[in-house]
Amino acid sequence: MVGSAVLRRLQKEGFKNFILRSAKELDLRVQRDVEEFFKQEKLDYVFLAAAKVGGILANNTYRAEFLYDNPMIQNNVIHQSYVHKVKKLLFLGSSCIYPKHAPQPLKEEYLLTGELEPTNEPYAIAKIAGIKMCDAYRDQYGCNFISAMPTNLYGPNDNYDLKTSHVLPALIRKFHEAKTENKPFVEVWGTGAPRREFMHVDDLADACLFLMEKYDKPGFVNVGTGVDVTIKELAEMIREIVGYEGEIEWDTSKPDGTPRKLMDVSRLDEMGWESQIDLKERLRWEIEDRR
Ligand code: GFB
Repeated sequence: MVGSAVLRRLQKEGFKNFILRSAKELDLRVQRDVEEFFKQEKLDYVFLAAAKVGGILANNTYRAEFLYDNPMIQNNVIHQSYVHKVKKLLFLGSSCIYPKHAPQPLKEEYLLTGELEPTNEPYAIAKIAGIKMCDAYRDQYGCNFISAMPTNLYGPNDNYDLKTSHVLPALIRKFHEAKTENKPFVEVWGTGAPRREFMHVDDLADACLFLMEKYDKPGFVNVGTGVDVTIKELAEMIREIVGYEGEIEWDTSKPDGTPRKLMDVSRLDEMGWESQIDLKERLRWEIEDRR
């Protein structure tokens, strides 16, 4: 989802010289294959969006895979970018790197100030390691490697599998199916109380290009909209857009996860970038597009 959005954004800007590999063509977890790839191709700029990702249930179920695949991918790509003198690399993380009970909105300096949310601890640890690796390669080798931490994303090429997806595509699918099949209720996980900030992936892609052109510092930058909603509000918004008239039932046997994850976006704001895509407006557009 993120990689293809970055590609669309760069193409729109007129860039042409892309070196692309699908996950099938190049398994970034395999050190020798990544080494060979970097040896054969001359990469100048790397957008490191590749990762094993998923929603709350996938994170909690495939804990070993999240903690094996992600560090393997990022270690191989970051290290080979150093060896082959890549001019600049952008590493992408996630807002789950912050402590579960960090003050809100989340400022970049809250990293490593408290316990992580248990359901996504393996993923968060992998992403924190990626940030620290970029910083360590900058310190020791002088590499221009930067990191961006996006909030929860949605948009084209999202995963709609109900067991592994994030909440937003899951709810679009559930309400659609319930409407088509005339189901009396839709089951939504947790209590509905957690708050999340949702950003369209095209907004993130725009921020990635902005940071690639303008940001050259250690640490990382939050990327978000600065606005959050409760899961209940999100569910009601999607129900209304889809036009489903049945009930919502809360499955409290499923975890809520982090109570709130709202990014403080003032660092990016001060640099002159802000999110352009409104959640409700774009959801209406995306959902009507699927009809
Ligand atoms: O999007 P989501 O899976 O991820 O869940 P997180 C957000 C909230 O929506 C949780 C609730 O409180 C879920 O319990 N929810 C309600 C649902 N119904 C559903 C449903 O049908 N499917 C899903 N998936 N959730 C992930 C992390 O956390 O966010 C990752 O696990 C990553 O590490 C990613 O950081 C951005 O926001 O809780």
